[in-house]
Amino acid sequence: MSNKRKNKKNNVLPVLIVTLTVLVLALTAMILMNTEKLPWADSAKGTKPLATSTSTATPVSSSTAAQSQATQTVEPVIEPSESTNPDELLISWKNPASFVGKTTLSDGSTQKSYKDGGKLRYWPLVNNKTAKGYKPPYNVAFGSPDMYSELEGVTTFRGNNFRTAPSWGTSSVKEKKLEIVWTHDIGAVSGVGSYWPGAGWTGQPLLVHWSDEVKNIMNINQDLKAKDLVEVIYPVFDGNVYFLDLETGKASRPKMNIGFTTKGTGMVDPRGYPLFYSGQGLNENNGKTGAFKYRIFDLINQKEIFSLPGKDPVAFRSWGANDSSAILNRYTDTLIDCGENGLVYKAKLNTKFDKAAGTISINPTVTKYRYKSSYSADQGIESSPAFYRNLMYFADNGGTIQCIDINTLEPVWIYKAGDDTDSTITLEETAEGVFLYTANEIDKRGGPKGNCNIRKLNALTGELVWQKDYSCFYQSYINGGALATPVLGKNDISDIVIFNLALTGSLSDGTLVALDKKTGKEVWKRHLEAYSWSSPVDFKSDDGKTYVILCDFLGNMHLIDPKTGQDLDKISVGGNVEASPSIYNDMVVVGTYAKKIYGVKIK
Ligand SMILES: [Ca+2]
Ligand SMILES: [Ca+2]
Repeated sequence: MSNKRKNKKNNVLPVLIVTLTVLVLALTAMILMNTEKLPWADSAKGTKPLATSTSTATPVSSSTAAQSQATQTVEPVIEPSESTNPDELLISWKNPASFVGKTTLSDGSTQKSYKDGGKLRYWPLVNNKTAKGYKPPYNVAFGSPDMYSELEGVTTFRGNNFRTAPSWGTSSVKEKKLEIVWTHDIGAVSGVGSYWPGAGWTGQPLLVHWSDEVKNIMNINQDLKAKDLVEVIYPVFDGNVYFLDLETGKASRPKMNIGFTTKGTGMVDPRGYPLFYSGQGLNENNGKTGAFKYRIFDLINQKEIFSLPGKDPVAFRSWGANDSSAILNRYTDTLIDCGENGLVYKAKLNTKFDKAAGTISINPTVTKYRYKSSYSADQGIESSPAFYRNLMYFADNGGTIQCIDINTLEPVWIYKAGDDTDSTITLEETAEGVFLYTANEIDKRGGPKGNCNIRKLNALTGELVWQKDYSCFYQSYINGGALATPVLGKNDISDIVIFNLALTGSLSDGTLVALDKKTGKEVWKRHLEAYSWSSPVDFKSDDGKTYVILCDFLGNMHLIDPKTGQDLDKISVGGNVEASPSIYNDMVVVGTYAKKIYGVKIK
């Protein structure tokens, strides 16, 4: 702003002096009144200067200011994402064209307004108190999604910070057949008015190829210590976390009883540290009730070493479940997790791992992000957060999609999804920019039918690139639309994104559809006899061809050719599959309502 004005001719000098004087007085008054830091003082150390709007501290009403906002578009910034230094990975951002103004409220919260009439009020909380002008003690940023984890395997829901890696390795696909090679029995619970057998949504098993060093200090069965073990780690409905040998399906160590149901996907520390993180799905187990907790376990001895209460005193919602799968920034020892209580948690873990002594400890410092969206009063986040650099993406039960800067805990943009969105956002970085794909449910808007909206947004500005709608049925308990997270095509299918939609033609069927990434046009559409909430999983063969596994509520596991959507093979895995499979080389693993975990070989 000031640069442009300084460049004007001399005859505007008197006007300039008056303007600047007024501005200085106004700013001084503001500081005295609010004792708040100047907006640009928040720009993180080491970043390029933020092109912060001229109106960050006051609501904008003049059309001139609004127009100047509209001309500010965020340019895609393609920098070396191979860096492991968060300060180098930081992306600076500007208020997008949709931004109207920002105002500080008397309780220390801030409200941002957007052109569509949307308002987002937010509170960074340190020690459960509103942190006015919150400044991060250090910077968090993620690099290339390929570098998310030091471990081979699937360590969080959909494997990385873009949520695009539900499989690891390659498979030798010869016969194009699936074969069950083992099963492992699991249980069921009754609670909260229902019966919960096997594994639930999102329920993606974690598949972990431990380093020898770490494997040897953990309580893994002695006979497996010499083996090149890939361990299945799977928290399920029955209140246990199962630990299995991927090759045989036999226990690799005792199951860990945590007492209450897990529905979502756990997380194993991507640094290869023996730490396991898990949210809780229900707080009732066969008549026994207890507190909701988000838990962290030491996997050396399978002991719980930390927990966050789900029923958080500062949350706007008292329901404390947690289906979201957390993410860990391994460069900064920082955990980021979302709760159904509506809070985002950013925790510096202060991890101390002594491999030689065989000990690990944490001492977390927890910062929270709380918000209220004018789009809906419904709170709660069930999708798993995705990250591009320092920008975090998530969608919530009220249908607000948000991009926030994880460092300043300030929203960059919001988007009205129109309904509950539990499908996890998937990200993509291309030469044309950074984009996200998302789809909603038919839930809060009611029935009997509604359009599931599939959208591609510009991830840096929140602008809609395209939208494709599919009519789906409403049902109160089994929502129609997208509960599954899409397959973002790579390699030989890099031009498409595949969505799995529930209840498209009836209260029991579904549709699998491949859309052109650039245009949103249908490339193919396939009717599914049985709907599913299970996310399709893409994997690559040794010869570079992509295949997809999809499971459904009738207990079928399909091997699908993603170029046509047609089955190459179909087998039964015994019952409803709400959980999403994980794949490690030739092995598919998933738990089903048949109260079994299945190990399926791709042949
Ligand atoms: Ca839930
Ligand atoms: Ca829902």
